[in-house]
Amino acid sequence: ATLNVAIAGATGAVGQEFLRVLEQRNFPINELRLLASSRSAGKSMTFAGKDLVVRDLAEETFEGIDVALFSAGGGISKQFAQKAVDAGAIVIDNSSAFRMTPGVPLVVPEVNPEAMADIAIGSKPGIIANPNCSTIIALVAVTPIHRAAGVKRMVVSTYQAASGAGAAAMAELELQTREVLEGKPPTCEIFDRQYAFNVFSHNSDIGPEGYNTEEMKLVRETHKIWNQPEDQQTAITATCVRVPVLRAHSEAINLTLDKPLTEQQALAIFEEAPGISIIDDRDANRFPTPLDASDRDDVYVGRIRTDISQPGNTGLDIFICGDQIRKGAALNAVQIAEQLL
Ligand code: A2P
Ligand code: 11C
Repeated sequence: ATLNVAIAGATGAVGQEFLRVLEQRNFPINELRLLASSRSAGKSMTFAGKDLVVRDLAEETFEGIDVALFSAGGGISKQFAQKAVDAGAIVIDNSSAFRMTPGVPLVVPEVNPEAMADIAIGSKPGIIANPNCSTIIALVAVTPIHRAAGVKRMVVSTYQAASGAGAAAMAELELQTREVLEGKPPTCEIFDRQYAFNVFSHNSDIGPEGYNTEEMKLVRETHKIWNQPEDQQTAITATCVRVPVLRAHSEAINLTLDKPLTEQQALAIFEEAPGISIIDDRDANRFPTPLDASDRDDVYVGRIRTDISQPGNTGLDIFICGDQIRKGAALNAVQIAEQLL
């Protein structure tokens, strides 16, 4: 069977990647409907050698759509996702709008595909939430370790790319880099400060605990995806930082385990786990970099080592990189759709 698929936010960084991923993976498409703001309506985009015209999301009925991939921001999802569901579609939403809503599955296909058992193409429409990119990338790597040895505590430090803030942020990083090299003052529209040749705390709001929203997403989304009862939750803390990289996030992750695990055992677990490639060559000092992960599907794992500050192999350190636009967003959503097929 082929499906009618809509992309809301088709012109954005993630939206454009949806087109590439659907084409590369030969997703069985009958009709592909591209939706964006009225600013983009009438523009054309290419899919599988054909030109498709972008339509105004505000005027869309979603009639006949089986799967709607949303990536136009949380406000747009809140405004239009239910309309798509009412028209019979399954919405896979890349925004944070519904992630923590009880009853809405929050899914990483390698981790918890069972969470969407109550949704089916054609008969049981509904919303499925795509987790935050930093959460997806972390959990692809950490879940196999969690299953083998139980993660009691997780400390995450992120090095996040421009793409997480959208296509305009990527363009601004490139522009600023040129401007700084030419001795001109950098254009600061998206982040309100110099990004090129700089590093700064993630640009999301800081809550009363002193954590920014991105950090709290890592905490809360992980608890939901791992389906942990409140009294048995893994202790998680995070520091999220923006680095001048275009499209892949990196994360240094420190784990405290319930059961001891040697480096060799951890390596063997990563080798077996789905969605992971290992770059871990100590002699050559070769470990994952965001450039290794860019335009790739897998999460790259390296620096796999026992944490010497914890007793008896109960601590593990890793460094991981994953393409924010692909596995952190578009690819994960398309893999969710594939699971439903
Ligand atoms: P448009 O290009 O027409 O503004 P990014 O995450 O890269 O910033 O992309 C955001 C996506 O969300 C774009 O496709 C953008 O379309 C879309 N979008 C933004 N605002 C609206 C809106 N009011 N209605 C529909 N789509 C929107
Ligand atoms: C970033 N993860 O890299 C963020 C942006 O919850 O989907 C995406 C926010 C989200 O900046």
